Amino acid sequence: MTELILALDVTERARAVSIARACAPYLDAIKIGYPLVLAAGLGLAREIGEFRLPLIADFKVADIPNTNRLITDLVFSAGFSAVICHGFTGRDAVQACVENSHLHGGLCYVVAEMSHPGATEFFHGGVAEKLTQVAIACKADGIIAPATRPERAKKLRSIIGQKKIYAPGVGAQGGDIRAVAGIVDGIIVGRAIYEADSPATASKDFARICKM
Ligand code: OMP
Repeated sequence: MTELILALDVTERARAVSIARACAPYLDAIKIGYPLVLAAGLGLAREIGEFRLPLIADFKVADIPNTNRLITDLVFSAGFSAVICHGFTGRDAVQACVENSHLHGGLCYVVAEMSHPGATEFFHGGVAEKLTQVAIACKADGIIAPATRPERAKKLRSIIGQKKIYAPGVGAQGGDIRAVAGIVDGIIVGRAIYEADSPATASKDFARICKM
């Protein structure tokens, strides 16, 4: 079974709540990032939290350890259950994110390799493998790996073992859910759900494939 995570990247509070409500029965988690939080405020996490799904804060935290601790304090105080951080900041900065997340009873995932075409400019030559090792060394709960490059997700699976891999890039970015669902623990889908005529039907369809 593969989890289905909705990337709720809309920028209107009412629309976000209505999409979350409609899709919630088919989802395993909701991911909220800068677009929605900058538009609607951090308080939205409590409102979306009413749908009783894990809430992932996608702030791709990438700062010095002290700032990372301040950010993750705010994330978990707002009601999120997990946070995504970058790994290129180095072991001490990632460790600050992971330790503080765990202190709050939350989870922390590290971006190992991104899904967009430009990502290959820097994520090559063993970089993602190293970032995955950083995630392991820091006791992170898992990594983010590209659904757009299933062979890379597979390679990173061989390093990360049983820890979680969540994969964005299905749908709008061209990734094929059937090619990646068997490799990763969860797929992250945004536009292919929230821009669909019926987000509920779209998430139901994705969920059906995830459960196959
Ligand atoms: P769609 O392309 O609309 O399905 O959205 C994908 C979501 O996953 C967005 O919220 C992105 O910010 C996020 N994402 C990526 O697309 N690629 C990555 O490499 C990492 C992320 C992420 O960390 O979630």
